[in-house]
Amino acid sequence: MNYKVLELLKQQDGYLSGEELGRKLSISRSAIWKLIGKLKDEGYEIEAVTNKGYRLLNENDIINESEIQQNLNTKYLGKKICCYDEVDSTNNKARKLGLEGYPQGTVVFAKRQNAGKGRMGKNWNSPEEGGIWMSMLLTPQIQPKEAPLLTLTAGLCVCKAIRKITDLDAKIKWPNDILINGKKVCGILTEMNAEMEKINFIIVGIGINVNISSFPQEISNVATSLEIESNKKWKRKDIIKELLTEFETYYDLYQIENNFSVFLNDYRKFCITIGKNVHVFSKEPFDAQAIDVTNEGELLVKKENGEIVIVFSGEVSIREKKENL
Ligand code: BT5
Repeated sequence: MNYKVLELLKQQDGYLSGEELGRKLSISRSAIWKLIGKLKDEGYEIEAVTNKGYRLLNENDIINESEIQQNLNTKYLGKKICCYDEVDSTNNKARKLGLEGYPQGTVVFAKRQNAGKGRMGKNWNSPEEGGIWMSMLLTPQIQPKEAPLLTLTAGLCVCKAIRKITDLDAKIKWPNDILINGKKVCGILTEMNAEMEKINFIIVGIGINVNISSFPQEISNVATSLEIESNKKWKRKDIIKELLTEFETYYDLYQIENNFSVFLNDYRKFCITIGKNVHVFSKEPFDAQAIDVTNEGELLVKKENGEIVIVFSGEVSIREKKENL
């Protein structure tokens, strides 16, 4: 109900009296007053003037169900949104919801994570409110071995959303780091709940550093944010809506048309790894040149002895003259 009050305040040019609001929503003026209090607690700035009523002054940078769903033109992605102040990890929360039977397209957001996860047990720094820490719950009709393509898709969609909203030169480092000026602005962690050949659900977790002005020392040389790169704060909901819309489009192409080629052509356009000299961290690490991304989303590399090798997943660093990305 508080979001209905919000909608009416957004539509109003100027003040809206408690009486008018109460009449439109068929509730008392004191109930309106309480709902206004809830909105203020969420961070909305609402002015109250005697004999005039309420006026929305500033929407700030708030993520909630109402803000995300307003003008969101997806069919199922984001139709169910769960927002939390603090969780250990949005992926863990989404997994619990998946086990409880929440539908495909449910998206979990948290203001802060106190145990954000990277890949292979690594940590994802996300104690601050300025980031997008989110997880999408999906039940795709694909083989478990095709799941990495969804991670790559999420990377491409983040890259495109950042480019569209901020105009910053975001690029993909295979498989799914998003970099701006060589530093990481986004990481993706996909987790699967599957039995043998059947996927029960997949959680695609996405962390984007948006309105964050500094990082702890241990990651300050590798991490960046949209704010640092542009000297500007952004409305996170704009990026989220763009990302959800893009992702649903590609996802449907797979589900309905089994078509990965549109995605791969787009992915290659933004992937900085292709053509670069790389170091592959496998059991027996080696140097090679990245040639292409295969139709299955793996990295094709050429070793120094000319041998062509497929890299399935894991750590690949780009060897530049000055730095290792
Ligand atoms: C990733 O792992 O990049 C996956 C990150 C996924 C985070 C999202 S947030 C929402 C959802 N819930 C979760 O719990 N996780 C997902 P990886 O490629 O392993 O990179 C981890 C490395 O990135 C760390 O070892 C640090 O070096 C670096 N790092 C940590 N926090 C960072 C940050 N905020 N920005 C940039 N780099 C960071």
